[in-house]
Amino acid sequence: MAQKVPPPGVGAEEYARRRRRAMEAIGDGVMILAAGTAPTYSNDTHYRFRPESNFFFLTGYPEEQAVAVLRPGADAPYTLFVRPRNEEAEIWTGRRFGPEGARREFGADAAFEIGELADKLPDLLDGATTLYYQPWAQRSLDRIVRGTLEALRGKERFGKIAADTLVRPGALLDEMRLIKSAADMEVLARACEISATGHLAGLAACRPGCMEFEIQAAIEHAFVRAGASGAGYPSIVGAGDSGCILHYIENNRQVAEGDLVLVDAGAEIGGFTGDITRTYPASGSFTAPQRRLYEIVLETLEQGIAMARPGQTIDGIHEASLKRLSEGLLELGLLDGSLDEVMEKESYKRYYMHRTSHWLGMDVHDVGRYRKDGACRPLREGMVFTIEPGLYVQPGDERAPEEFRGLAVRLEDDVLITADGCRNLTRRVPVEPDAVAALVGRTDS
Ligand SMILES: [Mn+2]
Repeated sequence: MAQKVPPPGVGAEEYARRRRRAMEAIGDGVMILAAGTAPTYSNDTHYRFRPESNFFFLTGYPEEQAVAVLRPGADAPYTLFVRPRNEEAEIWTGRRFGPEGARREFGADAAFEIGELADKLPDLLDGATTLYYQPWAQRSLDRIVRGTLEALRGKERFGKIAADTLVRPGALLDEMRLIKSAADMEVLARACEISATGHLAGLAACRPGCMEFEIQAAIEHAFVRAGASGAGYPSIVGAGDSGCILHYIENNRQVAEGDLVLVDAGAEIGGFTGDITRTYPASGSFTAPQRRLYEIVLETLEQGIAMARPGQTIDGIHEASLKRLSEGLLELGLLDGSLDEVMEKESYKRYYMHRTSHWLGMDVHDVGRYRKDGACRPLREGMVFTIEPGLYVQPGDERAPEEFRGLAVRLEDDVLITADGCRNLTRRVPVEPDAVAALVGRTDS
């Protein structure tokens, strides 16, 4: 049988570099990370497996039921426990790397079958006073870890040492994941590129009378065709007032003439995901109220991108977005009173109820603290986040002028903070209303 190859990603050298950094932070502690197992969605049919992000960040190992142990200074500082090779099982469920592949392709200093974990773990944990481990995720692993710690503690008079402190691995890894390396950026930019390709396909597939899921299918087809593992999160394709539902994923209604179609979709590759939202005019042109709403959201997006640079904050961009959206809502007669009153009473929340940004990386809502020392932390080079203002006028909102009811617009780009500003990773999908409208239903490109 042909040899199994690692999935696309940052490459073995970068995984090794990440492990070296993690080892430095672990010091005389020990870290245990688990890939997890694929849950089933029907009887014995499994969801597509995707390893837990911290495990994947340090190993790149794509198979389920694997466990990594990092113990700086040990004879084998990086040990992988993986599913064994098994000729019969592999005929049914696919090729496996096995311990030999774990050493050969993934740089493990030592690798064993997962069944040996309970036997090997005492030596790997002995002497480490801090254990970096996330309990409660996998009960079978919790039992082994707890049993190991208890056994070590029981032998302390024989010189064994069990950890006193249990720390969440994210306490070390979140910051490493938040500030992207050059290799991270290359893969994340690729995820954003493929996400853009998907949206261009989605725009081409959009026409009055089509079903929302046809647009979803065109987008996800483009993702997979470009080598992505799929969508990084469930694609949102909401026509008409479905766009007012922030996480609408049923995608089962028909697109009507004159609808706006709100599409939020991103591709995942190498463990990183893009996150793009565009709002397509189904008939290839915006009505006047649609365009007015759209332009306010677009100005807010562009303002946020112009602000994104080192030293600025996520809160700063959010506050400025709230202001710009509120001004627009007042101009359109969707709100009344003064800007100060609107800001004070937060009455914009009727039309804009979410935050403007989130970190982006291996998780679509990526890890990393937003606040530090009681304040929103300043942006710095290597951070990647979304800017995604929107306006949603619920169809039953009788306080809103009728022409706006049921309209929803959200626009979202992904930006990387550079030394002196930011790089927009997703602008290959146009955002100017006429440029977007021109791509709707165009099958020649
Ligand atoms: Mn987002």
